[in-house]
Amino acid sequence: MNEAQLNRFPPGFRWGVGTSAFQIEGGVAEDGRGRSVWDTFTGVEGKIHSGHTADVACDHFHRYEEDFALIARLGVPGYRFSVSWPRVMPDGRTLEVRGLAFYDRMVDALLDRGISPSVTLYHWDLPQALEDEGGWPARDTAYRFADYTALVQELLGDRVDHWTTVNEPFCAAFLGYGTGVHAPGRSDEVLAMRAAHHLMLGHGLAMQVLRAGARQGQEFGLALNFAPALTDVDDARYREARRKFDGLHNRFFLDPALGRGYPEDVLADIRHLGDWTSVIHYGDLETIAQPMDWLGVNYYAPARVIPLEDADAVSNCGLPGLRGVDVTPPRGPLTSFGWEQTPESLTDLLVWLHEYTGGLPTEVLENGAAFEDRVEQDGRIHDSERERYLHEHLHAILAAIHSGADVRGYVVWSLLDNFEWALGYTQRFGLVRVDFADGLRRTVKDSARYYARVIEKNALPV
Ligand code: IFM
Repeated sequence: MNEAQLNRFPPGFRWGVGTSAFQIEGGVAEDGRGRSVWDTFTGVEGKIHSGHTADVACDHFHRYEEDFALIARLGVPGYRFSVSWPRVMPDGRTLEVRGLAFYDRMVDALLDRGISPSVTLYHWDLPQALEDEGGWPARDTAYRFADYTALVQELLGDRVDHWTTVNEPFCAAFLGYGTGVHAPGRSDEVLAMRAAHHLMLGHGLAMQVLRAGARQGQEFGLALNFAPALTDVDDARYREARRKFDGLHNRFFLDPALGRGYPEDVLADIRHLGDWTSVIHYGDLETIAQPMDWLGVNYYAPARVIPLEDADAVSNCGLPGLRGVDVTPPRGPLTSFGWEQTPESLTDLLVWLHEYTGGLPTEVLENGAAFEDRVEQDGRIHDSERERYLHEHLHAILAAIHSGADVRGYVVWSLLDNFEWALGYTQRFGLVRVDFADGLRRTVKDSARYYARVIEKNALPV
């Protein structure tokens, strides 16, 4: 193969840009939308950087046509977005027709422009009413999620082919109920584990619902955020630290989705948390084990881990029940978020997943970087760091494909600068700048033009 061929992506490779409802929509009081846990959390003093809220966010609710015109102009063929559960079911149970109609219009507007919609059903905005009844630590929430899935599929299923059940259950469970840095801000290791199981159960139930109502050509999967564990030393203690971190961060969510149940070694590591496993009912693991058409891989950065002298010492990893392992500071160059840029970890991850899953196709459903962009005198944003980040990670994907991994798509996080959860508007991940101080004006960044060129050629520039 010559260099140009080596830089080509497989025919039919799916290119896209992604967002999530809470991070961009705004319009929080429009058309009967209910409150989500994030609406509540952003109102709690000290939880969000500078007290930012997402009440307006990018005002995508009113500007989606303009945003889709941008996607079309860039020639990006796919758009991954999430549906807001409380917009569609304000109390988590009852349909609000006007809320669902918004997504109906959105899907039509995308298709009119030749953009293929990809729906994520859960990207963290649990209806507050369901949180008041116990939230994800309560089993019933998983069943309510299945009902909501059925409703969304009924309306959008005739036009949407690509569906993700849950985006990053790790974050919803461990950050929402464990460390408490995300909504609903509860901080209890046992609750976090219960929430994790019910999110996985919700995934399985939603997969069953989607499959039952599926038409030809539809594909369903789950999106997990992976943090590959790296160590400098390769002795038994360091290998053990890697195993522990990787077990709870990555395999804990992956294994049950693959039909292997929760990893025994992880259950043993966190045995001291007590009887949280009583939430795993007979038959749950079979429900979670629904065959997926692909695995969604969200990748940003690896974690550098070290073993602690005291194997029982509480860890700084933010993983419920993890003991005897710490994460050490990331190595530069860092993004503005403080994440390191290690594209080779993405290659290793995709190749490992190919082997570990027995060849299940993967799609990279989130990858991207936040940098402190500047608008230059010419009015443009020459975000060469983001361009380089994207280039290197796309290169990493090609390397994985050449090593045999069946990677079928790539979605940049994110289309727009948006509300980055606890960090508010301080982290700019967009290919398109949103000027939060100037009427939410959109400006296409250089990285977006770079991405457009890659998509046009289905290849990296040689
Ligand atoms: O913005 C988030 C997204 O909502 C989930 N994945 C990680 C992104 C960057 O932090």
